Amino acid sequence: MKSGFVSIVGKPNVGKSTLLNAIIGKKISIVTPKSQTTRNEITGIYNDDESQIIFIDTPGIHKPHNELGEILDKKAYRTIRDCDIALLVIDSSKNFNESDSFIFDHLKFDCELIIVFNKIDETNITLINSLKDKYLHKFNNPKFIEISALEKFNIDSLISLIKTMLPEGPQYYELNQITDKDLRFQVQEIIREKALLKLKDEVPHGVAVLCDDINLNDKNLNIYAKIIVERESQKGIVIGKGGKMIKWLGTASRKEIENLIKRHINLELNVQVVENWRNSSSFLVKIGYR
Ligand SMILES: Nc1nc2c(ncn2[C@@H]2O[C@H](COP(=O)(O)OP(=O)(O)OP(=O)(O)O)[C@@H](O)[C@H]2O)c(=O)[nH]1
Ligand SMILES: [Mg+2]
Repeated sequence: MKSGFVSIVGKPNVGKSTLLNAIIGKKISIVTPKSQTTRNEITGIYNDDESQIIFIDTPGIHKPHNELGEILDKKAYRTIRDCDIALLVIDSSKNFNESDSFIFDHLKFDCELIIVFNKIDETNITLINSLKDKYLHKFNNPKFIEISALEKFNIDSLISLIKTMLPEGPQYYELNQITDKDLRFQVQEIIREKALLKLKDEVPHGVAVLCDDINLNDKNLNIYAKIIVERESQKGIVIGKGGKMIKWLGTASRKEIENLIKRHINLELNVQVVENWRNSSSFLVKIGYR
């Protein structure tokens, strides 16, 4: 069989996680309109009769402004070193700009490279051609493909292209396993997604979620989690007037977790301040980002 590891890299917000979910056909990685949604390497395992392809979604590469940002970039760079194929995802609805130059200067691919022009539902042929011209001259013999991860357009062609490039190899994972992440991680991510979607300005970027406990008591599945913020003033925003915001976050998260595991749960959410946690090495280890 054909098998191997394919990393999904690119700038924040270009649609990497949407692509992973479209390939696997399930929501494995959270998606929001905000940049720097993904903070971990997230594995999604694709199986068919002739292949097993292990995709690794990564945090968007950007100019880091804090310790968390540096760690996120390193994770993306690491996956490029360890894979058979890298998918460099580009938002084809946007002109080439300064942040693309940053990617150009920092990315070196030793593996095979496919440049994936995403969001073609939102662009035009002139823009795509000018982007292709830039990337053709920068990287050594890359393959190009145009897709819409959102509309699931051309995903099959992308899989076929990957298969032609992968070596013969073993089956690395059980056929029924679609991700490497456990329920605790998924709970944390679902809650963080709701916070990213609902909170405004800088607050969401300073949010982390820690799931303290998942236990079965009197046939009830109880989940206890904390939303971590960086400052006391943000605590009030997350709780909201009369507790309205945290109630919304709790209900929306609970419904999605219930849908994921197909059973009723009790979810208890609290808010805790950890000053400037994005620059705290020990907290970054505790939260699993390091
Ligand atoms: N129009 C359009 N929007 C898309 C497409 N793919 C993704 N998006 C949207 O782009 C936004 C970002 O998507 P994500 O999948 O979270 O992007 P990402 O690259 O994983 O972002 P980070 O995790 O922050 O690095 C979301 O609002 C998606 O719905 C696409 O093919 N077309
Ligand atoms: Mg992402």
